[in-house]
Amino acid sequence: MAVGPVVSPPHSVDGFVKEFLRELNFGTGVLLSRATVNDQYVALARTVAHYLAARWLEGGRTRREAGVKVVGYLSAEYLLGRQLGNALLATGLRDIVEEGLESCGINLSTLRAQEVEPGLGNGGLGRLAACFIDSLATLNVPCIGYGIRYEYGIFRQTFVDGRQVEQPDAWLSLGSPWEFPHPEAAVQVDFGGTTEEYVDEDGTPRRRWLPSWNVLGVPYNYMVPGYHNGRVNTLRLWSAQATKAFDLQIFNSGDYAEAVRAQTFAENISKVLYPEDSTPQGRELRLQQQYFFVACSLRDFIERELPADFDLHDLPERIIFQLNDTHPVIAVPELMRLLVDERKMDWDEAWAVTQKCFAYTCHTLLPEALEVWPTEMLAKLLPRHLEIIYQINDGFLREVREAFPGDEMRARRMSIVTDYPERAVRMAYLATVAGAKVNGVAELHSQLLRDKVLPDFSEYWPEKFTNVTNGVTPRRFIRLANWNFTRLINETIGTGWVTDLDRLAELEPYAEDPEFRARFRQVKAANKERLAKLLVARDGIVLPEGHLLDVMVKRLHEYKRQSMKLLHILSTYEQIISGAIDPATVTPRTFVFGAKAAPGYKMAKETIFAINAVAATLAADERTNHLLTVAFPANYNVTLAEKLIPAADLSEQISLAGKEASGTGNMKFALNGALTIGTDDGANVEIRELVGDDNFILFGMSEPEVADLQARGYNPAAVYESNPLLKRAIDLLASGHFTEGNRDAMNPLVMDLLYNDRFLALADFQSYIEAQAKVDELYADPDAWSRKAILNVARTGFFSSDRSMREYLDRIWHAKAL
Ligand code: F58
Repeated sequence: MAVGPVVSPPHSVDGFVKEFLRELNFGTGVLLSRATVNDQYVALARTVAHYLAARWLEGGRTRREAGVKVVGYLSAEYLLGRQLGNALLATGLRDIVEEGLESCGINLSTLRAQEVEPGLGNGGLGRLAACFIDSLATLNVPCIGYGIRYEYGIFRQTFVDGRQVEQPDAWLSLGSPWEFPHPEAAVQVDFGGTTEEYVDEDGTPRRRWLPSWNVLGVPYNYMVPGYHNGRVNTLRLWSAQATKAFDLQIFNSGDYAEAVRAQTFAENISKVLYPEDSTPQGRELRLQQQYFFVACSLRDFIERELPADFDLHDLPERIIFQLNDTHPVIAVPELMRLLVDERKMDWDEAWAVTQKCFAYTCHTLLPEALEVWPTEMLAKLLPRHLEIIYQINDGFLREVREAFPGDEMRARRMSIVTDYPERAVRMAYLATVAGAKVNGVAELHSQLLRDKVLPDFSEYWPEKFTNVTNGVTPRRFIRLANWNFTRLINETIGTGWVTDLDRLAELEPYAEDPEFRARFRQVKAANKERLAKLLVARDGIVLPEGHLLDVMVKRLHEYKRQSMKLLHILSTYEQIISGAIDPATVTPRTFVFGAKAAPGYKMAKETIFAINAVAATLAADERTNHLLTVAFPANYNVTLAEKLIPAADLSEQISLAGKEASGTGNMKFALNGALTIGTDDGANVEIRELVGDDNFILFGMSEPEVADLQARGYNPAAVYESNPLLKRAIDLLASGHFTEGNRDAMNPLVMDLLYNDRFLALADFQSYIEAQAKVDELYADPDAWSRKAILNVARTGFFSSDRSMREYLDRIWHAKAL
């Protein structure tokens, strides 16, 4: 029976106001006259959510009835950003809502500012997942995003004496109006115990798992609305709960702590997002998280999304699970266990099904970031899965030995299980063996993945490897984040670009139009003003007017080289105060950093300290503070990115070539009319190819040059000795100038640069500052600069996540729009 939408969107302001007040009174339980801003925000969010929910329920039903293939995106992270603005955009309700609220004496922006963003991710990987599910909904493709509902997301960063201090991110403390919990649909997840052999009713010998403890996974559903198309997909995040809330007998005996021990233990699984995994206890919890969410998700899909009598041999026709990095790869043996142990499917048949149900995306090239699980830990937590992994590996190595007789070294290299430095399972190998496809996230990265990380595999299965260059959603990162620019684009080429970003190419002729360029500059100026207002209110940071805005925002990591950016600032400053350059010739610049360091990452934290110390000293130096400003607002997140990126003139993408898998910030900046200064790394390569050499400021070694230098032996101290500018910059940093005379304070960073410099910042320094000089020169001609900036916008429509999704759909998922 077809059930129509329960609530249809309001066509009138009055209709909306009625719904809103009803929600405020009966949902939130307050009168408008007594409602706090949060009450109003929650009531508004709920009202908007209800309009979406009608489409959501309807869409879910038609999808299940149609029996179409679904994309199951398995990701440990989703960095969603605020929901309200996006929901208003998707439904087209913004104007009605604004007017309706006004008639109640409420300002929409005030309510929007009330929302705490769900920071359920560390950086680009989590944000990419959010862009992808947005695009799939907009393309009308059925997708369920599966992940973890962390009670505490990425920590809230504060600075105390310039050093990062992490605060818990209690994003749920005021409730989340966007989630729909379903405790009745909780799924049990087992852990621990042993395995045994037994003979089933048919006399077949089988193995089974006898787990020793379990937890419940409670699904929390979130709506993922498409843009103006009525499609609403689901993001299903799992929260861990104890199977037994507490032991009443122990409680009555007075041991309250013991009585709730099981509960605390279980709930720890979804307590916090992992920013790192350096401690052994932390690592075990992380494995628990990973298994927890994929076990819930697989069971959920098979038992709740498919008909009860579904023949699981046909599973690949109904689902493709995309493995977002190695974090969900334990889903592979879990699916095998479900099919073989629980559904009694023949091993070979189950393996054939499994190999069609997964595809794997790799997001890194750093060897230390490729997950490896000690077999000892697996044996303790997931003994049956370990057996299954061994069996998969045996079968796979048999194949390899057949294909390459006598090449035992190759079989050892390719083994999913390694013995060195400890016996462990290489999750990237498992994903590659199980996955129908393996992809990197930019051309260069996919090439290096094939050539350097998985060369034996790409030789064995060349057709398995492919590239899909990342993309970003134009809805959030242009349309929502940059309304000033959106208006200009709409007036010039219409609104079609929001769902067809290639149409930005129609802006190209306007790069030659002086009036359009002037308007483009007005947009930048307005965005800078908006940012300045925000930073004063948010951080007490004052942005000077009329400066080139030079922005570097991303996770703090040595390979990204925030310290090299700092050396450029130091060098410019040093040259001014030493009289080496005439201040009148310096382009006034404000450098903005936004970055969180993983709590246990020492050198990253030292870099934060150094940036803050330099920022403070420069702010106080009358000789230079009208020319050079460093701003480091704490707690960089999606919400701040939406204000920062549209204001930027210059985008810093300066990773060591070969280390940044793709980058997605680079795309957001280019699409918002910033020029990139960057290395030939990740998606920078493709950005430069598209915008043209004249419109991209390239510097630094190429990946082969890096490899070559490393092979020859790199000595940073020698570079320091031979480059006077560099030497003076580092000496100044080490001198105590930025730390009230305390020379020790900068020592860890200085020593590391001089004697380690793993990511060759000193080697690229000269090339970097020369490129920065070119930036100054270009910026001196506003017309020429804006021409280049406009061409960046017009030529980067390729980097829409809609395009990325189409590529995944065509080449990897073989799924279709409804
Ligand atoms: C990022 N990875 C890549 N990892 O660094 C970036 O080049 C790429 O554009 C992006 O993925 C999307 O493909 C990334 O963000 C993490 O955040 C790790 C997650 C696990 C814990 C350590 C950080």
